[in-house]
Amino acid sequence: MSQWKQELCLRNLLQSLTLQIFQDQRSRLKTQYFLQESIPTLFLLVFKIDRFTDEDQETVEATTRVLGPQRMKNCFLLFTGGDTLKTSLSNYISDYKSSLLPEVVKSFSSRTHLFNNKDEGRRQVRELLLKSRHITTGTNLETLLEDLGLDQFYEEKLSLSKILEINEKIISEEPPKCKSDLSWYFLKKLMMVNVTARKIKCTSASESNSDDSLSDDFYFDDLLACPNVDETLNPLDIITALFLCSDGFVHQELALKMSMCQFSVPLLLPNCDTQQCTLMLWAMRDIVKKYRPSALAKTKGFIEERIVLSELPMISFVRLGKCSLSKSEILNKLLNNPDDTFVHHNMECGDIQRRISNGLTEMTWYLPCGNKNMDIFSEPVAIANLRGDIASFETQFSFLCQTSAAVFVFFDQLDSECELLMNKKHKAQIFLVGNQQNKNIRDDSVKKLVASLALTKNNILIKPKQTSDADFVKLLRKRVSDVINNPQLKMSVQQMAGVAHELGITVDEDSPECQDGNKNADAITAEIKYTFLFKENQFPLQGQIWKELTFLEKEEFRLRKVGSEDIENYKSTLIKKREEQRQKQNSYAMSSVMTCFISAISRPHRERCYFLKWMRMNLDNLSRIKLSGLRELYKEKCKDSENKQEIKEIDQQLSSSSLGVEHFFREMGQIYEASLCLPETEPSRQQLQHLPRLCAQLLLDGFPLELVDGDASNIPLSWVSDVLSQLNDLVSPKNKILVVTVLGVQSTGKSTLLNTMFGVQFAVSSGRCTRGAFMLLIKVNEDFKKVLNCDFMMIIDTEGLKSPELAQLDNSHEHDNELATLVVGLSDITIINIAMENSTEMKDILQIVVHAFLRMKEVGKKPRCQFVHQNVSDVSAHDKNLRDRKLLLEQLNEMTQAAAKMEKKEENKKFTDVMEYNPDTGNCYVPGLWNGNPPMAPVNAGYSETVYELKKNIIQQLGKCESTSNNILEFSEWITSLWNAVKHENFIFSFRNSLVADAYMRLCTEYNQWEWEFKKEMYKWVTTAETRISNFGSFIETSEVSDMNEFITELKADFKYLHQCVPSVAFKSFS
Ligand SMILES: Nc1nc2c(ncn2[C@@H]2O[C@H](COP(=O)(O)OP(=O)(O)O)[C@@H](O)[C@H]2O)c(=O)[nH]1
Ligand SMILES: [Mg+2]
Repeated sequence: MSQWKQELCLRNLLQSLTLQIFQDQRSRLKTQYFLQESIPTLFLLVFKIDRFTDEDQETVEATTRVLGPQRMKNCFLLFTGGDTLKTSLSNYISDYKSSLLPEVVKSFSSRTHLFNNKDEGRRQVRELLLKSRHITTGTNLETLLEDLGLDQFYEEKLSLSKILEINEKIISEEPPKCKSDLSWYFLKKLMMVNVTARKIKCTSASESNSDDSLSDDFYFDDLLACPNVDETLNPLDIITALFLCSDGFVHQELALKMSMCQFSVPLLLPNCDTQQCTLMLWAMRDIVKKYRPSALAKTKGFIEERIVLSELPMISFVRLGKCSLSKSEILNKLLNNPDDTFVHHNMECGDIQRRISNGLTEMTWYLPCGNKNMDIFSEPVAIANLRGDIASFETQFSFLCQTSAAVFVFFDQLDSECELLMNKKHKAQIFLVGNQQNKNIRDDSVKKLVASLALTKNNILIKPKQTSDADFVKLLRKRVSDVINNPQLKMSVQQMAGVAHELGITVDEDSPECQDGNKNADAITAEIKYTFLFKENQFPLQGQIWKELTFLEKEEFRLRKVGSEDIENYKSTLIKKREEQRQKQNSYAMSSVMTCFISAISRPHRERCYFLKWMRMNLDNLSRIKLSGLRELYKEKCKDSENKQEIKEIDQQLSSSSLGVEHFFREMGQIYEASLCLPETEPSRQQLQHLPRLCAQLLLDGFPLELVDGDASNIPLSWVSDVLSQLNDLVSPKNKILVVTVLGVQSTGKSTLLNTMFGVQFAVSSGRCTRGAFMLLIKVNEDFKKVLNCDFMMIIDTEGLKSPELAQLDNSHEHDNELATLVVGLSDITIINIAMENSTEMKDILQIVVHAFLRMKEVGKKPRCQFVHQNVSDVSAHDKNLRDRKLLLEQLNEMTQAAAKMEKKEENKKFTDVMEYNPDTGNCYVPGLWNGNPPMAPVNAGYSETVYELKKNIIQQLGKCESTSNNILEFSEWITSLWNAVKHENFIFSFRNSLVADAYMRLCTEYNQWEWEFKKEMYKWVTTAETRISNFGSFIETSEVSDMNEFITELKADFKYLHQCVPSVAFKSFS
């Protein structure tokens, strides 16, 4: 029976458990039921406090007989009417000499309890259950979860899609009103990486109603009175509750976002109901950190690692008994984090008593940036902090002693024979930290302990009365530094799993789904030695063949190389060639790795999710090693723009050695597309029929799927539309979607922006190097559908528009233009991301966008656009930039005119003719992402808040969208028709921007003009020459030239003169 139900039962039973229990029939049946061995029961013998009669004595004897010695161990004497009692219960009993009561109580060996009739019943029951060990800590987990409104998620855990769902809470500014709002409020803020997330408090009704004016009823006492503590909870309880109520994927998300805020993350998660704690290895797996240890300071190199795999020394901080020093506060000072790594006593709600988070062990990391003057520690270190007294959490303490390089024990009072500290198995160095302010420190017992632990002087830190916290922290840092510089033990969190298992601590990766996912992913990634070769062998369909196919598809529309050939002939050869390529694709048997992959993603939901996550992490680990060197080289070469060829080569290498899950899906798409060329009855085609459905399912799970393959610059149209039509089948009739897209230069924080805005996980630059567009679905909550008028929101992230280096190589324009046209065409709102530093590139991007928008207008769409200017932190940014905005609009108008001329749609004069754009609301200035210097910098609160404003703004705008909201099928049709339109275009796309194209056009016009004039001159001359020749010898001419030879010479000179004129005509045209 769950504890909560036990409690309920108990409350009911308390009324029926009276003397009558052995007499009436119904009660007897009840009694028999509870006497069954299998049911854990608490028996209570209830007496009123002021009497104990002979009858009562008989009842006790009868009960003892009926229950027998075994069950008697669960029998309690419960006295009621405690409020009338003047002394303690034990005094009362020992004074009750007139009867056998003292004897009876003795036989119950302290299994007695006192209820009073005044206090809240629930609390008293809880105390009793605690005493009888029917529940185990101060408060019941389920009560807390009920308070938080999380109880329904204890069994059926919270999933990512539930958390990311778009609902009305997102746009409401209301602070939490009651306890059940707290966890949602925290989640909302944390998912947007807001460092203020932990500062949560209900605004009680009294607070909001009170008026500030001094009235006559002003009492000083009111000021001293505590605010209503009942409505608040310790942030640690909220965090623990959320972790207990969510699944592994939410865990990862929470931990990742917490670590971005520089909050500590749970290492050992307690469950106060089961007394079981869990090592949160999986939860931390997604955290990747970059840092520069002292050894790399000179070379400016850095280490980028998945933090659970880094072997670091861990320093643990624990408390023994009571302690007057605030451990967490001192730790925060030690780490010097202005936003508090650890929740501590002086923080908002930090002083509220913890109800379920005792035993929680948190972890954080200190990572150096390679600057001696800024680094607190020059080497990386992990810090652990155990909440609660180690005497009550021996398992956790043992764990820390076996995994840490050092354990700092904070104490006020020491027992010289403290067994807890004497454990021989402990590997960590022990440091004792006391506070002299406290008079309880007894020298002798400390000395004894020091002797028996063989500690040196350095291992004892006592904070003298007169020392400030700052000085003490300095000393502490010194000791910690000593350990870090010469650690006896270094261990990664992954290695700690072994210790955990030995101690009976569960590891969150133990679940079979996670294990199977891991096995399947490892089986695939273990094959990879050289990424390039792996891709060539395992993904033959997406390599050269797919690029060739792309070329053929586009050429079929563009006919650039038709030459003098007959167009129809040319087209049919292209089609034939395409068929040949498809045949070639079909001739490959499905590679072993693809077979494994497809079978793994065909597994049940949870296992598939674990598998994909493992794949993503494994592949990221591989490419991180391979790519980081290349990327450094790339940056180096880019400094010098002379190295164009080299840059190009490195870029090629980067793309050929990057490998992510999207390559597997790309191959799947190609296998599917190729199979469509086979006859329908072909078994190998039929075997692949289920693939689109699988992928549709993945989209529903919130997995990003590649829309445009950036390497080949193409969309596998049949594949994408089949996936979308399956998706439509899965969700119909709830199939309305709204589309939000982001466009901008490479590495300007587009993915970071989307991730912060929607809590999603688009790849952030560190891992890979892919170009293209990815789409991802987010559910809209039922209640919010009325407002947004859609069922899903589709987010499209584009990667790498026109990186400045590549732009010089002049072949990326085509791809960028195509990509921009497509995504702008698909979206209801386009976010145009601009990093202020790159305002020249901005212009190029804008031109691309204007062209794209212009084309959209042709097809009847007038999308909205939102400019986001990154890295602008001044408060006055919005005002100051008024001029800039005007300028921007002017430029946009100019570009629109140029573009309109070029596209022969000159009726468009202004940017707003093609776009929904308001210069005032359509611009958003986002301050820099980090508050300080990475890696120790938390995310800037201003960043998070501004992005939140942007999100609200976008959602409001989307709400206003006049039913353009497509359903999934229409969206899919749009993709097809837009992409075909894109393929048709063959002129604008090949230019860097419209101004270059404009110049070319002008040149062409001039050239034509010149050509025409030249022809005219020529014609004139020929005509005159002809006339002269025909007239030669006749009477008119004889007077001037009589000699034939002379005449010819003259004509020749004439021609020569004309010839010489050509360059000057040409010159005139160019100038
Ligand atoms: N300093 C700073 N770094 C940022 C900012 N926004 C993003 N970054 C970092 O820049 C890198 C590239 O970001 P990413 O979102 O992948 O850019 P994308 O290529 O445009 O998608 C990441 O390492 C981010 O952490 C910012 O506003 N300031
Ligand atoms: Mg990106």
